[in-house]
Amino acid sequence: MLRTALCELLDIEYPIIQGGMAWVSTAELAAAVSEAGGLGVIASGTATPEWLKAQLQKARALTQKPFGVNVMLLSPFVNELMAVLRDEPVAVVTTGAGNPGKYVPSLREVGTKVIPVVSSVALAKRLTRAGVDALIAEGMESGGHVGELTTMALVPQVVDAVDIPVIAAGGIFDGRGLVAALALGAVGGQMGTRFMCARECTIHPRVKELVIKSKDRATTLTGVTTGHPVRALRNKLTRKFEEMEKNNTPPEELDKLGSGSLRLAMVEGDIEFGTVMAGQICAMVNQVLSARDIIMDVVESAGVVLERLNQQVVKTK
Ligand code: TUI
Repeated sequence: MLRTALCELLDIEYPIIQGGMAWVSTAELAAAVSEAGGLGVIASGTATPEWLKAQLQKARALTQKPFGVNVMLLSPFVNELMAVLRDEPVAVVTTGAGNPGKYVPSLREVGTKVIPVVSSVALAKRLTRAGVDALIAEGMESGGHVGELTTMALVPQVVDAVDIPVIAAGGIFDGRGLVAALALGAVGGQMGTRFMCARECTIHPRVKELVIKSKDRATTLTGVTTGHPVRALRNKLTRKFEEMEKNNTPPEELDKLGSGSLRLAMVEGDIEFGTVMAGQICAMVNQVLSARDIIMDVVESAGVVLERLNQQVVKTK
């Protein structure tokens, strides 16, 4: 048993949310995570509204449990995606890479819980005023598009700044990370990178292999000069980015280099010229497990950590 306020809020068994990762978080993965007692999330990324509709149908065929959809706010289809989510409401919408404020009332009207991902205190406060249900505070340990603060620094600052539940993201792998998140004041944790190597995750097997082989310093940040920093596993593409950024290549040209590269990695399996977004915790991912085994490992190890902490406190009294 590991229940928090997040379990009540979302009607789930364990306080674990699966990260909404474009081209990674498909209906198969989301349904498996929800079936296992966490909150599965389908990521719409830059995909079309038709793709999202098909994914919703697939997920509903695979699970009766609540699941969520992540909307990446830089998507060219953001308005159409939001329209789909008003017509076919889901339990939860998480958002990334922007301010979802103007979409909050219409999503809440159809009974959807809105949980934006934030990387700063300022946006956390603004969105709390906009009436969101909870926030995911994501540290720069995470994969993909990230902010500047680490999970350790960001989470307690967001927790103190708002009066709604906060979920921590960035660097969570097992019960140690989840209990650390709770210690910082969060009501749960979101995990992305670990779920990349879930058995039910449909990404190319070469990407899973690369994550499993990765070590502590395997990731790097690209796009710092364009204002869109992205964490990904080092490869030929990130080295090309580094070289171009050193040579002061204009941001538009750098964005061009990145466009389409995430799909190339995750779907086509091009791990040299694609963008293999992954978080710093990648080194701890050493095997492919079912979503259920991942969640049970996190929950059971959290129990062990809580027991150990309790013992330590008693001994030093
Ligand atoms: O969104 C993510 N991670 C992502 S999105 C993505 S696709 C993409 N690829 C290249 C460039 C840009 C996007 C890959 N990974 N995580 C959640 C997250 N959101 N992290 C940081 C933010 C964020 C940043 C700025 C949220 C809001 C924001 O606000 C700007 C504003 O309008 O105030």
